[in-house]
Amino acid sequence: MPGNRLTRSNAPRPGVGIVHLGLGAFYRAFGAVYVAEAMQASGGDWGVVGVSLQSATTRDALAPQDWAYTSVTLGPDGEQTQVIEVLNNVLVAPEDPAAVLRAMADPAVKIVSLTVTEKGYCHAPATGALNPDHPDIQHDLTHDLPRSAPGYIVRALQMRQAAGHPPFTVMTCDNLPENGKLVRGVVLDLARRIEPALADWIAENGRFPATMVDRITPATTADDIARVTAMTGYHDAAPVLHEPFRQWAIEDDFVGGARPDFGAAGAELVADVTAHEHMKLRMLNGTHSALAYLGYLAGYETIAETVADRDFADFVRALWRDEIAPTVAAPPGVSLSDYADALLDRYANPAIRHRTWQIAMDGSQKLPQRILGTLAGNLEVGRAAPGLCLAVAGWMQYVAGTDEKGAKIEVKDPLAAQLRAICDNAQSVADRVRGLLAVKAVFPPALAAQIAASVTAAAEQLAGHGAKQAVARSK
Ligand code: CS2
Repeated sequence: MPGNRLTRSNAPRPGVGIVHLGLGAFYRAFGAVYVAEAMQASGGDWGVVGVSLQSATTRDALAPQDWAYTSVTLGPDGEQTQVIEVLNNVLVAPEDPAAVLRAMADPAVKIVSLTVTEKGYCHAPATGALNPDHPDIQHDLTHDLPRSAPGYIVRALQMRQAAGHPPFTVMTCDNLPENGKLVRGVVLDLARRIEPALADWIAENGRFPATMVDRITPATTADDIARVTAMTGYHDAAPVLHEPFRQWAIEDDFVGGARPDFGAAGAELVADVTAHEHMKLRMLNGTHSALAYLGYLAGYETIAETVADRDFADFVRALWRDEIAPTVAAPPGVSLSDYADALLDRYANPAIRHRTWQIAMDGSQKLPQRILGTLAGNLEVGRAAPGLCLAVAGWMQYVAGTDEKGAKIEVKDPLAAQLRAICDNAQSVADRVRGLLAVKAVFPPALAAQIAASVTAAAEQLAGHGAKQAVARSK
């Protein structure tokens, strides 16, 4: 490793205007880049305090670099680097929850944004409502220093109300359906259980714009760090590597209108993001998950490797054309078939090593909005959706915990133990499908009954012939 380390420039540091919860690679490759470019174009004090809700890894990597890091755009024919300097500080919530609340309660902070992943909202995936039995919510109901993202938001808003400050805007950037409404719902529900008057104040004064976010950003690996050192000549302990494409549609609904000039950075500020969100969750994330489970089972390590297999590329094209696009009302001016073509090119980008295992994570929290809603949309009009049923069967085989060669799969999912127990107790493939379809946190019972036969048939294909054959035969 060369001796020189990435250092921050002498550029003046903006004041803090944003606290961001969930400082993973995605936010640093996406939201932070937009904020940096918005400030470059139009100024404003929109420096970011990043909060890691779990581990100290990112803070420890970024601290010696004074919170600067490299954003690397990986195109099919080369790369570009950009140093991002919007972070003013990084806090690790479990180490000092009070410091996080103080940062959020600071009246200079106008926005609290979130990328805490689907499970971070502590909701029931099948309904979108707060899960009051979630252990972190149980904790947060009775302690002033919270553990969950909704808990931090509610307690910080409580401090602001008590101090006579306006609320911050809560801007979710996670891939959830109607994500603004969802986070508003869980925050109000939790607040109401703590202090009804606080819930009323938030309901009246708070703002929860929905957003659609899109940039493929695999987790950074040790190899990536070495690669960035070779590219730049300095050592960056926490670079982010991502595709060139990016798209952000934001509902323009902020407390007092206070926000960075996101439009100057290329974001679309719209009145309603529903159309963008449906398109992205169903067309992109839905096929990402389908390819992740089936590709993993077929032995592929990355999405690019998976779609390099012609059977899988044909499978995903057919999914878009026959089962997904017909359920999506495209945003004005967008052609869904062009969108699908562009997606396949993005997936095929060989420079992006997006592991099927990474996308397969947390499937119980992802399936409803990515695949099950689309399945329901097909059933409503009497259209069969065999490819989506195969994707559900792929998830079921995956969470059983053994791959096609008999090797153990490391299944990461908040429901992993429950799902595994169902699979271990099942006497047959059909029995396993029955057991998993009965998990109400994931499958609404009416839908489960409607898809049981097709998912069982798909699961039997998968178990009998393996994922590659099942995908090839599904055409
Ligand atoms: C992926 C997403 O990990 C996953 O589940 O489907 O993170 C995906 O890469 C992004 O939503 C792309 O914008």
